[in-house]
Amino acid sequence: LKATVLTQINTTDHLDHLNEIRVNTLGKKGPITEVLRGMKDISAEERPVIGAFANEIRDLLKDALELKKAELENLALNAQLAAEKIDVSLPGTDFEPGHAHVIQQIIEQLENQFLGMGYQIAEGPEVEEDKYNFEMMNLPKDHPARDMQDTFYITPEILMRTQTSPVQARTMEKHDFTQGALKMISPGRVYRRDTDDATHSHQFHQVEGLVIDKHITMADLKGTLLKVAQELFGEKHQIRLRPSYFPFTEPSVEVDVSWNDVDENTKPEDIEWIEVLGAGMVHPNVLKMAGVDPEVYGGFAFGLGPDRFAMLKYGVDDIRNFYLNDVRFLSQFK
Ligand code: FA5
Repeated sequence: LKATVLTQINTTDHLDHLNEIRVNTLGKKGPITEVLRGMKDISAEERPVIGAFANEIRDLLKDALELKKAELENLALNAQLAAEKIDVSLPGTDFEPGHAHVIQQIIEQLENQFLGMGYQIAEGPEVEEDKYNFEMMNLPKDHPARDMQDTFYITPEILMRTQTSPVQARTMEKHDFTQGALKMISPGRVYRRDTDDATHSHQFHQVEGLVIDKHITMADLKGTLLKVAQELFGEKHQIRLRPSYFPFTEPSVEVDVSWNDVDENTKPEDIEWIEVLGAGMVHPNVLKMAGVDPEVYGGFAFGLGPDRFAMLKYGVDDIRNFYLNDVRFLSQFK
C-alpha cells in the first residue's frame, strides 16, 4: 500500500487528484482507517505492534501528501503570477488634471486685487439669521423692499441668505475701530427665489465690499470700482453709476460695466452696458445697529456678482452655462 500510494502522490500534477488520493487512502473508508477500526478484533499482544505500524504508515503518507500539496500550490501561484504580470514600462493612460471653476477663478482674482489694496477677507454663513440678512441691513419685518429678495426659509427666523451684505453687520460688530479703518470683502454663495433665465440664477455668487473710516466719500467708491473693473476686464472698459435704491445705503447706485471697448471716439449710444453690482454709502441706521457711531464714521459698501463678471469677461451670454457642469464648456477656462 505504502509504495503504491507514494508513487501515486509523486506522479500526480493536479491538486484535485492529490485530494482524491488523500480521501481514498486516509479517509473514513480508506484502508488505514479500516485497519485501525479493526483493532478491537485483534489479540492484546498483536494490537500495539499493528497499531504502531498503521500509525507510522498513516503519518508517513500524510507528510508526503502535504509536501506534494505545498509543491503544487507553489507551482499554481507561479503560473498565475506569470500570467498576470504587469509591464510597468508600458506608457500609462493620460488623464487631465482638474482646475478651479471659472467663477471661483474670478473670485480669486478679485480677492487678490482687494488684498493688494489692504482689504481683509471675511466669511459669513450661507444659512443665515433673518436678523443679519434683513433687519440689521435696515430691512425690518414687513419692509416692502424685502420683496426684491425673496428666499428659501428654514424656519421663520432662519433662511438661505439672499446677499452677502449680512457679513457687513457681522464684521462691523466685531471690528475694533480704535485700531483703524475697516476694509473687507466677503465672497460667497447666495440664494433667491428668482426664476432662472439668461442673467438670473436662483443660486449665484456675490462679493461684498465694505470700507468704514472717518472721511470716506462717493469718489472713493467710484475710483475703487473703476480700478477693479479695468484690472479685470481691461483698460478700455468703462463703468457707469446709475441712481438706485437699497435700504442699507444712501445714496445708492447700480454699477454697469461696458460690454464693449470704449475710447474717446465711442458714441455713448454705441456702448452696451451690463449691470454687475449694487453699491452706495452705508446708511446711518446700519452703522448704528452694528454699534458704530454714524456721527464719527461712514463709508461705502458694494455687492458685486462674479457670475456676471465671468459672463462679461469671457463673453458668455447665458449664466446657466456655469451651473450645468458640462465639462466641454468648463474646460475652456483653464
Ligand atoms: C444686492 O444684493 C445688494 N446686497 C448689493 C449691495 C451691497 C448694494 C452693498 C449696496 C451696498 P442686488 O440684488 O442688485 O443687490 O444684487 C447685486 C448683484 O448681484 C447684481 O448687480 C448682480 O450682479 C448680481 N445678481 C443679483 N441677482 C442675481 C441673480 N438672480 N443671478 C445672478 N446674479 C445676480
